[in-house]
Amino acid sequence: MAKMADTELHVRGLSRYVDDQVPPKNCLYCVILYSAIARGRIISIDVNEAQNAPGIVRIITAGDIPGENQIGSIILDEPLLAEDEIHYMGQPIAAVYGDSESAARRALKLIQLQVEEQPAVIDPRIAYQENHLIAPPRTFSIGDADLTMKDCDFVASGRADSGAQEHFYLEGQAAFAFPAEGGGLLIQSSTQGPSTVQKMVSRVCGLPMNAIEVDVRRLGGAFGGKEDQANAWACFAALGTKLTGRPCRMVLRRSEDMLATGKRHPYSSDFTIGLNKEGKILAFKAMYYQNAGAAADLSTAILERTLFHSTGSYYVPHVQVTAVSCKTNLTPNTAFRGFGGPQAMFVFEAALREASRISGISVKELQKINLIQTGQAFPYGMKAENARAQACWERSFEKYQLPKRIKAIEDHPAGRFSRGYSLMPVCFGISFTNITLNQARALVHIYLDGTVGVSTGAIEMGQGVNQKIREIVSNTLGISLEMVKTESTNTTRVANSSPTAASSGADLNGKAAEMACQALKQRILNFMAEEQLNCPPEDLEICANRLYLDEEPLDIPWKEAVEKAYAARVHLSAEAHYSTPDLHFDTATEKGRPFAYHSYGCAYTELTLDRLLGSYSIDLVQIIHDLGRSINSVVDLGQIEGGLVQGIGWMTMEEMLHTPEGKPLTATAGSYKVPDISSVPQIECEFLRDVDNPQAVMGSKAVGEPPFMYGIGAYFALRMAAGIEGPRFEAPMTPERIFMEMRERN
Ligand code: LUZ
Ligand code: MOS
Repeated sequence: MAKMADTELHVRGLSRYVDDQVPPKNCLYCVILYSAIARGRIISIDVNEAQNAPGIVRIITAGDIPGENQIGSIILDEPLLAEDEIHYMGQPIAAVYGDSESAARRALKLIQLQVEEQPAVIDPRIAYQENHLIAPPRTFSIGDADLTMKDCDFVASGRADSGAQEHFYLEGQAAFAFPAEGGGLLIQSSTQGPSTVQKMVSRVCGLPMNAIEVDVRRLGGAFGGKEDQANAWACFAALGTKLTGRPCRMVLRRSEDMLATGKRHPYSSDFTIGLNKEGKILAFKAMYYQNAGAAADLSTAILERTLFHSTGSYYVPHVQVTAVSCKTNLTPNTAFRGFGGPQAMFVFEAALREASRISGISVKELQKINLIQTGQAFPYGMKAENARAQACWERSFEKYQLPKRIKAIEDHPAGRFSRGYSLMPVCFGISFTNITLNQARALVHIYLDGTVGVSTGAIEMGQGVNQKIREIVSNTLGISLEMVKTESTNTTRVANSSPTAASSGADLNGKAAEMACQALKQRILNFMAEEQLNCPPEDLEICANRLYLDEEPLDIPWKEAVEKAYAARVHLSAEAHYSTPDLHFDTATEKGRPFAYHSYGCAYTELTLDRLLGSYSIDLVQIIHDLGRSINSVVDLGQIEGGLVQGIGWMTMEEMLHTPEGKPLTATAGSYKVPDISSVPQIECEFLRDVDNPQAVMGSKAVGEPPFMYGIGAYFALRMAAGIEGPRFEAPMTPERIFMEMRERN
């Protein structure tokens, strides 16, 4: 296996992150005054005493912002600094710039703030009743769900609630700003979207976009938490530099990060599902109340993806689903791996359990007979192309000998320890649902020693996108991996990039890199064929750093071809632009083809529950996953394992609690439980064999988000082991909840 781009640097502690920047001597340190109430009004704010404290350079409130006090991206509803109203606990009110972080922190306490507290709303259903909405509700509908429901042999209804989730990226939010010549700014930011940071800094500082350069080397994790939520911190650093001319560091403490940044959206949903007596699902209806928090952020896009994934991996001919983004007094919730998809799939799997209870048909039978097949339509009109839901399902049964294993669990004797299993099929649409974002660019330079530097809009956040891009470049040019370097992601080299999100970083940027390399290779081969070898260019190839003529190696190494081409003034750099073809969507009819393709898979989960204590261990998860042709199986396996464990965390242990006043009770690393190494089950994974994907680079499939949803299986396996039944589904299934629910129902 070829050496990975970052592994050695990580292991030796040599990878550089934003906060590895050694602060220059005249560096400013920014800290923020966060609101201590969730909802209210600012009566007065007096920074005089704080401003005069030792080591304080500047303190700003909303009125001091030179450009617009606005960081909303889809909807302009989010001030960078609070004006009169406070909408959530942790909302930034003032920014303090000091000669040291400790001086700035001391001054925070000297700011005199008078506020009037108002009752907070944290329940999305209450926000909905009070008409606190981010945007009007949206409905996807196909067939006639109401009419069909009347003819169903079985109809089951219920309610399913899923909770928030903290991203818990190992590297917290961080940004550094440096003054550039002529009043411009250089920003280093831990962001998934450098072009979004550039745009927001431009807006807040009142500078043109070409005065702002954003550079990103890598992130220590993001998971969606730095798609929109990195903007504010980059703006604070930029403002410090803009207002004082000094470099500025803005790095959040873990507790500040957990307090002030948005999470996965909690959802509360009602469902009704109708089946015929054979167990075919005929109709599905749902209402999703999304808890958006205090501002839109990406909520409306996330809501849309909830609707797209309302029927999970299944075919349902009659669907009517409505979703509404409800404004509450929590932090503005944001993108998180799956982007509203997991919340929808949880509801549909819950509906299947209730349908099974009402009909007496087993869940696995219901799943099996309703998995979507090629040619069947999703509720948004797109027909499944090359559907592999059944292929993954069937391969799971065969490869992991499930009939035998399931029987052993079903026959497990009753006692203190009980066992549970579940099957969790996943089908996830790949493409940004905002069609504009499905574009990427690459800039590739060949240097005179034959080595290559590649710039794209992709952000390396630990997911291995740089490694995939290196492999694509190495493969396309026919040169070894060691000769290919991925550069930092920089807005002056690759402009107007989409955030690295929607699982599409390698698909989009990799394709652009491939196109640029194809152009370069063609240029070099044309030159060699026409000017040096007098042969048709199509007879030439490059392979293993050498030229081949009619499949025979020539005595011309790659490096020599590059030198000759340069000497003859051939252009050795190329830029390429890729936009995903054939995407369309009409929001008037809510129909179209929003996705380039779907990613499929199936996870089988087994666990053991201690019925006395409510504690459990997830013993084993076995996965069949459709990756098309994997570009790098180690990277892909890492994404599958990591996604699964993160999904299990969301469903079983990560619980975010608030007081009725909207004060978070779990905003510290000590009170919020994320999976650790001891909660990782034994994981087995097979990539579905002999499959291709013409819709993405080198026949591959995106891998970032789909495996997250395998974790939903753990919830239902726990419910089975605990013998919990009925129409009410609440996640996460913590040991405490299992214990309480078992007692309530027995
Ligand atoms: N981000 C985004 C995403 O802006 N649009 C999307 O459709 C999306 N999907 C998944 C994850 N992030
Ligand atoms: Mo996203 S949830 O940043 O792919």
